[in-house]
Amino acid sequence: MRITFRAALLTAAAVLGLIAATVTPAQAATGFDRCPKGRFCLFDASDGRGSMAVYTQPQATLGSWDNKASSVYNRTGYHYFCMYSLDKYRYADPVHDVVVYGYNRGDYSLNLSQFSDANSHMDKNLSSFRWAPTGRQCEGQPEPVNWSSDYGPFSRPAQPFGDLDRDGNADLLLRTYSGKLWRLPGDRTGRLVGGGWNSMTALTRHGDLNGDGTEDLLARDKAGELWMYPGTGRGGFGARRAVGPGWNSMTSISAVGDLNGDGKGDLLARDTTGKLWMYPGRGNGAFGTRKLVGPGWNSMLGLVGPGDLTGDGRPDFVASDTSGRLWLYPGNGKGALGTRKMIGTGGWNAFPTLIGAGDFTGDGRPDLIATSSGPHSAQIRLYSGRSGGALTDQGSQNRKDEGDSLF
Ligand SMILES: [Ca+2]
Ligand SMILES: [Ca+2]
Ligand SMILES: [Ca+2]
Ligand SMILES: [Ca+2]
Repeated sequence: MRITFRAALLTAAAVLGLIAATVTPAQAATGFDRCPKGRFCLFDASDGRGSMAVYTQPQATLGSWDNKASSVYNRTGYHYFCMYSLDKYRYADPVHDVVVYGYNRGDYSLNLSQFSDANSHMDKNLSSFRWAPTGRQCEGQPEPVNWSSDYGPFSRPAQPFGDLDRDGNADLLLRTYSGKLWRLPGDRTGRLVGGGWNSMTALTRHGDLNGDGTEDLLARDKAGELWMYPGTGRGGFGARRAVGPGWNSMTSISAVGDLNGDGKGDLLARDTTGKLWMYPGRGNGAFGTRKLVGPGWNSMLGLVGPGDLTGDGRPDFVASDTSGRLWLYPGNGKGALGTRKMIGTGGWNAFPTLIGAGDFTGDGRPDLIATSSGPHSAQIRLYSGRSGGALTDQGSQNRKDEGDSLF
């Protein structure tokens, strides 16, 4: 398992943040509430007492307030707040240097004496601070997640799906809080696809939809129009084409690969009444007349087309239910799903987002990514596909920030 030093800081600090958030009464002559709304304040005594310094911008140096603060109040509205015992946002160690996640929506006060152990302390040791909408930015990292699994990158032929730039390695797509879409090739970098993706309410991809052999992306906008973005095969997407309107009646849309055996990528979608529908791809980016797969799918939480998990050459479907079990639905190659098999006995409701993006582990079998929903420490967890559709937990590979979505 790879956890970066700064990621470890965030985890430790988030625990501290749990005990630290307080709300102070209004209108006192002394105390935290002297700090104006929208500002960040330092106090040279605990509980907001003593002298106060008020800031509107992050501070790389603190001048006369260097190593002086004993308590702070974050009223900026930004959830994440980073404190450093060195100037210029430099870390010294996990106790001195903390990232706090504000449970009170960017409005919380802290006594710095809470950040201490036998050897070190934050009280009167604060030398720089900043705030941000995500922990990643708070820590000074670039916007894309620092994504890599413990496997690869590999040198091998392009994967049949999940591999947007055809280099043989599975790619993730990350949409950040700001609506930027990044491709994460797995080498800890991110390649910007473009901005404005917060206008989309669903994204899904699994292989080729328009017959050019490269993976495409489907996205639904707020009006319910479904759009197909043809993959360039170099990691980006070409000019989109409209698939059709009316997709807001769907609570889940999953590109699944070729379910009916005609060589063209298909789609499974669940409507608000819990019916699952199969939309056969026409191979030109459009879909033919839908067929009912079955009712009762509203008891399912995460739905994903992970590829062929069973090894019979036909793509399968996977769903987690609200009680935490994970089910494998083997595709029959004719557009329907066979008898389901339980492949996870519990706990999957803590990982509501399932992503099938190809083979991450390099054994030629497709794997599954699952992300947890915790706002400040959501895990990106990898499950490797094994013989017969079983999964092996490869552990948390990284974390994602609040506001980030992976596809
Ligand atoms: Ca790739
Ligand atoms: Ca294509
Ligand atoms: Ca098909
Ligand atoms: Ca199969």
